[in-house]
Amino acid sequence: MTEVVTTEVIDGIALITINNPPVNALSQAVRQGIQDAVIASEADDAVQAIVILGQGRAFIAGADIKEFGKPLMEPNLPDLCTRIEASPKPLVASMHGVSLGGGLEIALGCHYRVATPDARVGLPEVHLGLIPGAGGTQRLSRLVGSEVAIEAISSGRHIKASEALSLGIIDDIAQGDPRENGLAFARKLLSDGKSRRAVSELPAPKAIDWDASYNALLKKGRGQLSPAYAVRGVQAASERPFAEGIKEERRLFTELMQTDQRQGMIHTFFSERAVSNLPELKGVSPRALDSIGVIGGGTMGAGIATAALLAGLPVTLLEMSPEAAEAAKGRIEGNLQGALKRGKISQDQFTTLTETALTPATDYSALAQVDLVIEAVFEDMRVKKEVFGKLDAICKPGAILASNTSYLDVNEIAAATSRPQDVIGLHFFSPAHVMKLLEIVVPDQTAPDVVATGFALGKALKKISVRSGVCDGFIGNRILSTYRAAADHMVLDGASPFDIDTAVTGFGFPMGPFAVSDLAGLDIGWAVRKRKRAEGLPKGARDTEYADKLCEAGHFGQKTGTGYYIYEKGKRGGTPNPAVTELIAAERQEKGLTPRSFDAAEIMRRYMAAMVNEAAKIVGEGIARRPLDVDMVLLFGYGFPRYRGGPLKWADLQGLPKILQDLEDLAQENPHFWEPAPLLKQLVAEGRSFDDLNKEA
Ligand code: 3H9
Repeated sequence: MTEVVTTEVIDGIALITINNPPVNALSQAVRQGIQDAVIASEADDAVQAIVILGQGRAFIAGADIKEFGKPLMEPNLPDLCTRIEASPKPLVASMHGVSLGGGLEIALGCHYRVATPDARVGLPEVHLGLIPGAGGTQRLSRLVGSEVAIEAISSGRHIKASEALSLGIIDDIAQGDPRENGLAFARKLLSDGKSRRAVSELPAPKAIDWDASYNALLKKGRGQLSPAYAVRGVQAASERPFAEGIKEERRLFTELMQTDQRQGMIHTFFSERAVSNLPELKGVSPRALDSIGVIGGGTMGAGIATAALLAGLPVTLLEMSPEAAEAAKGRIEGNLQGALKRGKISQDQFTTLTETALTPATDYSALAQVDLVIEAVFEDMRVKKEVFGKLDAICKPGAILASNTSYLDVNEIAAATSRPQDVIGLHFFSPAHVMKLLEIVVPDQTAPDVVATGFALGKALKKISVRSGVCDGFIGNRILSTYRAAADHMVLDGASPFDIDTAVTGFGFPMGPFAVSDLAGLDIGWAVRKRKRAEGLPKGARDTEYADKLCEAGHFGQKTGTGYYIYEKGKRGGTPNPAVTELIAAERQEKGLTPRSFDAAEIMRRYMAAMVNEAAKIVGEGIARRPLDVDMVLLFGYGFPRYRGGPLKWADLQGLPKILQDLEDLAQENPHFWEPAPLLKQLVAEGRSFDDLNKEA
């Protein structure tokens, strides 16, 4: 076994190298190795200075997240940083790649820091539901001041070497490899006669209005605790002697470590990496993907084309007429203008993308040679089948034919071609060049390398790609329609849409379901309701008509200025529309329903029970392969709060027996709607959790 920490001595300089691939996380063995190496170097009379560096792609990416939640193992990281800093010999961190979390904290414990120009540093613990716990709040704030430290820690952002230098986080930037940089820096220290220097001995950072900063961050994080706790850590640095500040930081860190938020965020961290790692795709190579075609240049098609162009894929965009193709090009240019303004692309790139990489077309023959075609035409089975028939006739053998449908049966679409093995669903979320989620919908006959290509496309477009089986609405929209139905039932029974939106945002969603409908356009829900009524409502469904009445009167939400809310030009958000309250009251009266009150807790109990139950059905039916797939869909497509980890992680944290009990109680009212998912019953009977299923997959 290779040693995770090695030491060599060159010209009186001890080089301590960490070698723990892939990112040199600070596992117990690494911590022990660094401590032993520092102690041995101190004891070695031949050593005059010490350099710590990382092998491979990073200095150190932080504490080993896999150890969290397990019993603590000595040496702990805060003590190691203190021990490093106490060294009588000058100690240099030679950084490259990322130095994050505990990695930066080790560097801040060193007496000097040098980094390569492309290095990035940061304290991203808030994204794991934590704050830095090895002196980061105490040392960084002594270097950069309270305000900058709070901004850096509460955002968890990666800071480029140039900015780190100007902020005083590092002492120098050096071209070259970290080994040579470290040696050169240490040699210079020795020749200049410089000795040890401790950040902890710098003056404490100045006081600011701590409570104002804490409250603002709590509000901004929609209830997420860790960014706000960062303020308390820096406050301790300002108000207490260093050793006491470290103790307070440790107390805050330990408190956060015990929260559900920490568990939710760490689940998210690993799930967003595991989600595209499907066991069924191991060893399957994707097909070549050098060009794509998009059919339909409306908001969705233009968004997909924009995302592809930004990922460096040439796009042929097919529209019905030259005028429509021109309009589509305009939409794409508009999207790319946004990227230009944000500095994501240069003016030259903008010109290349719009004039060379994008080819508007009006004839299907333009798609003959592309590797993958995505259609984003009208949601109508007849239209889709016609499009796929044409693609089947024109596209080269092996080309992938994808539909962006959001609910239609992709098996039926595939059957309209002579090559169902090449057909797949790629369900983007609008605006497609912004939203992170991509549902990869896999019909029965799709070849594995087509699925692998879908995931390769998702990766190229920087999306979170989730595999879904075929069903009405796939993973996300099927769950949405269930929790939305639960909300509609509550409205009939006495809750107002505005109370529901308030409860849902209080839970941490950026918007409630009614405000979301206003944003998406009320006509969308109207069309779905009409379709479902035509198909015949399922048992237990309770139809609502008040929203139809809004639509009949021409109120489609934000785009018409009125929906559940009234939107005034130039103002953010809307105010509740009193007409909605009247329509609901009329419908209740017509249906003979006596309204009762719902508090926020009761609203969320029902909303979440509906969401979790439908999600459990989806996993049980194999539509989602793993619970974590559902969690990622809700997180990246539906605004589920990241710090809660997704509906099934949330359910695990509540305890599945409690959720099942809730459903059984609610089923007394409406046995069909609230019928518990068989998988949920099974897990409760076996004393297992959804996360157990993630681990087994
Ligand atoms: C901390 O430091 C607390 C302290 O303040 C106090 C303690 C007392 N541990 O993302 P990638 C794995 S909290 C374990 O795909 P990239 C990752 O799971 C920590 N494993 O690559 C993946 O494994 P796999 C603060 C880790 O190039 C593989 O490495 N630090 C860790 O896109 C490659 O990762 C952070 O929060 C870790 N710390 O991005 C940094 N980090 O191949 C978190 C990564 O099996 N990490 N792995 O799927 C990151 O932000 C990114 O992973 C990084 C690389 C930028 C490093």
